[in-house]
Amino acid sequence: EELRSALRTAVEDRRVRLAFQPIVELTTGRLSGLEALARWRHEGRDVPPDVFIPLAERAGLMGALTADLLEAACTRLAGWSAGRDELLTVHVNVAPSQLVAPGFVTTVADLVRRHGLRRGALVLEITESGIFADLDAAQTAVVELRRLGVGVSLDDFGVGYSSLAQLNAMPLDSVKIDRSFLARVDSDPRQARFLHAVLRLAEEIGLPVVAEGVERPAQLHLLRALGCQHAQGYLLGRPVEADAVPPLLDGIA
Ligand code: G
Ligand code: G
Ligand code: MN
Ligand code: NA
Repeated sequence: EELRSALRTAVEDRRVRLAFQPIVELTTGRLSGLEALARWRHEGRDVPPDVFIPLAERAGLMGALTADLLEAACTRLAGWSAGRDELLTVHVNVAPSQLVAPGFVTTVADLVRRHGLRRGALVLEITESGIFADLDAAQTAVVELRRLGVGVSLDDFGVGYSSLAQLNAMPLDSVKIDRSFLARVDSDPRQARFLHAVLRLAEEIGLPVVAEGVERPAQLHLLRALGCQHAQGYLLGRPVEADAVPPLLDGIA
């Protein structure tokens, strides 16, 4: 169809861009990292990633798109990190198909080396569906990525296929709690208790948490009170283009 060939051209011309959303450390209120989010403008309008990512998948464009976005993200990360002592992380979303694609780990190893990335600076966000589609292959990839010093975070935690036993077997660096768990925590005590339980579970298995979708101060206060380490959301910062990131880093040593 028409949108598909437009996307193919956009990927070939490297016109799919990245926006970056702040990830904040809750104890200090400081920016600790950024999530890279793909953006595609077509005929004067933003096509949502929920539309063009599946389209890229169906069109066989995910490999090329992922390689391009990883390169762009690492170039920015290396530039923003230069001359800073404190670790800055950039999170990049990786589609399930790519995590286990042949050559993926080698591509990432090459990126880390060429950009001189520090251990833990690049974090790949994978979804539960990615893990459980091919558990053995996913586990192997995750182990190899972590050996390279690349972090692996489980995205959309809690809404997918979560099998706690399998989660426990996967060597992750963090989990991102899906924003649906935060949506009503400030108005519904049951939701707040549920969030508390999810945070306790993550703590029990030794996984740092990034809470997603923080939009209101009451949600932020609750997360702090419950000891959640990191958060992300419109209250803390909207996704911005790369050129708008440096001022956000000024608070970092
Ligand atoms: O950017 P937005 O908030 O609209 O993201 C919507 C969805 O698209 C999220 O689930 C996000 O993880 C996904 N997404 C955004 N950028 C990328 C990307 O570069 N690669 C993949 N695979 N998914 C992405
Ligand atoms: O699935 P993933 O976590 O990668 O999705 C990230 C998506 O969430 C992006 O599309 C981003 O724009 C969106 N997002 C980020 N912060 C908020 C927020 O506070 N509220 C809502 N509704 N969406 C958010
Ligand atoms: Mn994500
Ligand atoms: Na998420």
